[in-house]
Amino acid sequence: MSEPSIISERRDRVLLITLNRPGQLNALSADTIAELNALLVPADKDPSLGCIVITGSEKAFAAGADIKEMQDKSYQAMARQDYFAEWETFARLRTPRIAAVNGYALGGGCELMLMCDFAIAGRSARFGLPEIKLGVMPGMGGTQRLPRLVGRALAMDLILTGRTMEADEALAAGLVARLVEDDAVVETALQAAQTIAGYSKPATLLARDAVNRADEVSLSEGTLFERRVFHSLFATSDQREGMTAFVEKRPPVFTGN
Ligand code: CO8
Repeated sequence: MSEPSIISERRDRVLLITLNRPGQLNALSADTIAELNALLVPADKDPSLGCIVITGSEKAFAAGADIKEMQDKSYQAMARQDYFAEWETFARLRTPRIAAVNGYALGGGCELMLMCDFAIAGRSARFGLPEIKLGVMPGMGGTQRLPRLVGRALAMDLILTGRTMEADEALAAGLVARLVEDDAVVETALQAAQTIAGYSKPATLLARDAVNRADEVSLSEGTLFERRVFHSLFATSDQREGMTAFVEKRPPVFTGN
């Protein structure tokens, strides 16, 4: 039997997923996304799961989609299989996700990072969408998500030149949320994940729904959506608990109800 493409470890209310194809710099294969979705689609419904951290190795978060798997495919096969459409299922998961990035996050690896809610990266991480150098282009959401995050000019620069971006530039551009020392990346991401998982799950789910809504609708529609979901949180006992705990000067105990 072949090695699994991912390894998962539950730590209290957080799920740590490590991409596990070190010999291929964690290149993302059809098996990788099948294994991720088989694990995460049911986990997404688990009320006790508060946050997911996805990481790779010291050398590579992921160096792209698996070029060797794609190299001989015909147009017909790609179109018939709707190759990699399963990543949309991953992107639509509702549980908050943090990418913990060391080394290369290139092509599909960078696009996987863009499907997470935010990234914490090491100072020697490297980012880019180099698909153009292979005679193709980004195909896992890079042309759509990258300009929304870093602006059109920088996205065009990265996509059309295929250049690699260093960590400092990625932080300044807003591609990653935090830079830390390489050996602190996973621990920092796990701490952030535990923080998120300690809050009311309805609140974290709806907060990310509201932020993501901004990509789809006008400002007035977006703020209306935000207000309506904000109102809906007053149907939760966690809202009562959070506000009562503040007034009583004690830490809140959220139950996800
Ligand atoms: N796919 C398959 N194998 C890979 C990949 C990859 N993306 N990246 C690295 N590997 C393999 C290498 O082939 C090598 O294997 P082997 O030892 O068997 O030859 C092993 O990993 C180690 O790699 P290198 O020897 O190249 O390591 P270096 O340290 O010299 O270089 C780099 C590291 C710079 C990261 C280099 O490996 C590289 O340039 N990799 C490819 C980066 C790239 O072009 N990524 C984009 C891929 S295309 C893509 O992501 C498309 C996404 C959209 C698809 C959606 C379809 C609908």
